Amino acid sequence: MNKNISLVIPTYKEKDNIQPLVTRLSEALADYKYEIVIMDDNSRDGTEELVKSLSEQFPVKIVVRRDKKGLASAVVDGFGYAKNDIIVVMDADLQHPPEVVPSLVKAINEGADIAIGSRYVEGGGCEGWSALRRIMSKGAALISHLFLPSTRKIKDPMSGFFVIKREVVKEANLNPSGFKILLEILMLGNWKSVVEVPFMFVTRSRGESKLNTKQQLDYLKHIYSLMQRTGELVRFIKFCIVGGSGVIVNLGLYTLLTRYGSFTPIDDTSAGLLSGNIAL
Ligand SMILES: Nc1nc2c(ncn2[C@@H]2O[C@H](COP(=O)(O)OP(=O)(O)OP(=O)(O)O)[C@@H](O)[C@H]2O)c(=O)[nH]1
Ligand SMILES: [Mg+2]
Repeated sequence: MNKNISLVIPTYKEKDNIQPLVTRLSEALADYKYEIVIMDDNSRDGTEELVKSLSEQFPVKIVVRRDKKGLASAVVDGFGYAKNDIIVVMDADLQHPPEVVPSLVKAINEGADIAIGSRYVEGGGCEGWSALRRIMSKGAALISHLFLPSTRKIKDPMSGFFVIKREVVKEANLNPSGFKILLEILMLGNWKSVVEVPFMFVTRSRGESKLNTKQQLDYLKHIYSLMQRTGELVRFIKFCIVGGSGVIVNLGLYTLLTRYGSFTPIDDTSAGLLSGNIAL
């Protein structure tokens, strides 16, 4: 059992969450040898000073990027600062309970390449979400399943709470925009097995959410960019051309048979089936 782990935690204006986060992690990971790498995007809210003072008592360090480049890119940069071969990624706002980290690490030690903290497997969920937020989140997962077929077997590819073996990202050319770093890793990382571990995504009690409409639009751009980079876009276009040409052939034959032939369809379905069979 490998108990050496690195936690990469992106932050932007999370000062009030840092101390409880570090304290709860130290309790949850009492049996582990761990380091916490805070990847901050120039919050200027006292996060930097606080982490530096906490580093006297806890294994925590901070990297401040003076240009704000976003959550997902902060995590990718964080992989470069992490020393251990098991890497945990989680939010700083305590919506990802530190107490779940050992179960995720256990799944890695039992052979998974990626262990995802999942809201959408049995036992998982989201606390206090409005109906709209639920629909948006499920809709985002559906878009991923639709346009990135290799994510279909994963119930929560949008989760920001996961653990990976370093080999998964070692050779991967990651260049994510927006918030969805896991999606980038699932599409471009080197992995064979994924395990989803349920957890309850709890309500934020301090600080403010940075998820806004821009992040949601960036998500669509990210999906498109992943489709381009993985060849999925070409496959999708081919699929549309083949499917579209089938429809055109079907409609053409249907028109010919009904208008110029003596064919009278029993109903629309049988006509469609007949012309489809002739086209094939
Ligand atoms: N480094 C960095 N971290 C960010 C940035 N935006 C957000 N974060 C951090 O990423 C984590 C998730 O951000 P949240 O705003 O909580 O987003 P969310 O959890 O998807 O949305 P909510 O459920 O509304 O909180 C938190 O730890 C944030 O501080 C950013 O631009 N750069
Ligand atoms: Mg949050």
